Amino acid sequence: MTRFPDTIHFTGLNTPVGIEWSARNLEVIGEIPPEIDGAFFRAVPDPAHAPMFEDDIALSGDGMIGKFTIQAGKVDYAIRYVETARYLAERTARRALFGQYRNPFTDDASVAGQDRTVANTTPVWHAGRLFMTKEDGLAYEIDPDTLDTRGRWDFYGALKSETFTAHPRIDPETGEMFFFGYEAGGLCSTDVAYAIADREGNLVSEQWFQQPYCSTIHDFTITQHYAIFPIFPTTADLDRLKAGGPHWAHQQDLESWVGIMPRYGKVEEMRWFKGPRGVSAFHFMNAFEEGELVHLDICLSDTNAFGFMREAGGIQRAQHEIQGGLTRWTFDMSQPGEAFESRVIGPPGDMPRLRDADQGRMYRAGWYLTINPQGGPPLPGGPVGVAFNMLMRIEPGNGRIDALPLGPSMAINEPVHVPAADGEGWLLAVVDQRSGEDSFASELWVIDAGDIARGAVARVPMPLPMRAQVHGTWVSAAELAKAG
Ligand code: V55
Ligand code: FE
Repeated sequence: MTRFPDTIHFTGLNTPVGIEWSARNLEVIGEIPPEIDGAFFRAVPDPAHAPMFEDDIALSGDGMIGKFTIQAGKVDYAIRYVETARYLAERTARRALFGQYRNPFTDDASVAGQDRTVANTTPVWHAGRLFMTKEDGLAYEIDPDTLDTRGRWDFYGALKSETFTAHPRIDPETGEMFFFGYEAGGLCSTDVAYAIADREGNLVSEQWFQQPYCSTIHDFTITQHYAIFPIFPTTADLDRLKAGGPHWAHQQDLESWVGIMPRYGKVEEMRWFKGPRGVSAFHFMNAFEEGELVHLDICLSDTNAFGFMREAGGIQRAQHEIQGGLTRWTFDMSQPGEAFESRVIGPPGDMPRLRDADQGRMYRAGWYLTINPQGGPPLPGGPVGVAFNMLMRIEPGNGRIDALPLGPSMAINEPVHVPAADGEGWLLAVVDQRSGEDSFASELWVIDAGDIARGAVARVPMPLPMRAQVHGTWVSAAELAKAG
């Protein structure tokens, strides 16, 4: 294929951009609070070459890392490809060599056995290092200053897992990074590696356990004493892959599971709780303890949010028919058994954000994105093909919800949170607006995290199109100064 397919994965806000660029001192409308001092890194999948297959998906796009540098009210932007082994091989060949999403049996013979990850999901900052991550491979280290790719990161050769999650969790007090890799021992294996890196970035623990079936473990979370692994019934199958089929198929009739173990304990101490059938959650807001209770707040839906994972499982359901909500699962660790409590604490949505300091602790407020039922048809774009158009702030303790609905033909990407000396701090997010039949203009918005309904306090119009982002991360100037 020499041109991009005319599908949702390559049109709208998913239209490939493919331009590495940088600009300094962008126009700022309004005033950026001077306490916002650091970098907002963004993971943007953007396929450099037209795919081998017409039915390729947005999740396969080569990782680009974007960086807003914000200092003294001034804003710079830069974006570069992550130079993965895959990107470099295809750049040399000037065409796609890797086939279907997470199916190496569909690749060009010339790249057999090569690392397939596109490192396109989350920028991660830990112990003075910046990484780009995707759950199907190891992280790639990035120079936070130049955005040059330094190479695959295996903790000085210590990590045994073949994969590293796009959702590690960092304890705000200890500075440790808790993480995992699934399919750790190879394609479709049920091996899960659970690991800890200390605040200096050294791997101090790696233990493997078996999950009940080979599921996509996209996110996990920690509390002050526990590590929590969700197992939702979207499964992989090696024979299906060998036949050229999709990596994932959602199984509506299969049970979900939650594994909880002491975070410094042994994997043999894992307790398995049995959850509802057919449900799915990609992202967790937070988890925390209240005495012997463990609360887990997740963006739950009654089936998988990705159309291609539903279809592979024979589930015919339109995107707007999916039900769900921000849901609190509560586990009583003092009681035996597999049961737990469930209650909905907020509207449906995804891309939850938290203050870094609240990770694993009781929290006052969190933020996430949703589709405003009154907002008109959502813009096409993003991983599932439908862009969010409303920001929400929720106080789970009392149910208070604030919203920032966007105008028609607008979309909002996942924000990052920037702490402030007083108040709740700031949110930074890229907001897109349709500017023509298939063209879009984007702006960086600065939003008061404690008063989102007020809208942007400052906006930065972007001079070039911005493809839909997945996750982002904020790194303060003080942290950036620790870069090695
Ligand atoms: C997600 C994103 C991915 C992926 C699997 O947001 C799951 C969920 C951007 O890549 O490969
Ligand atoms: Fe994610």
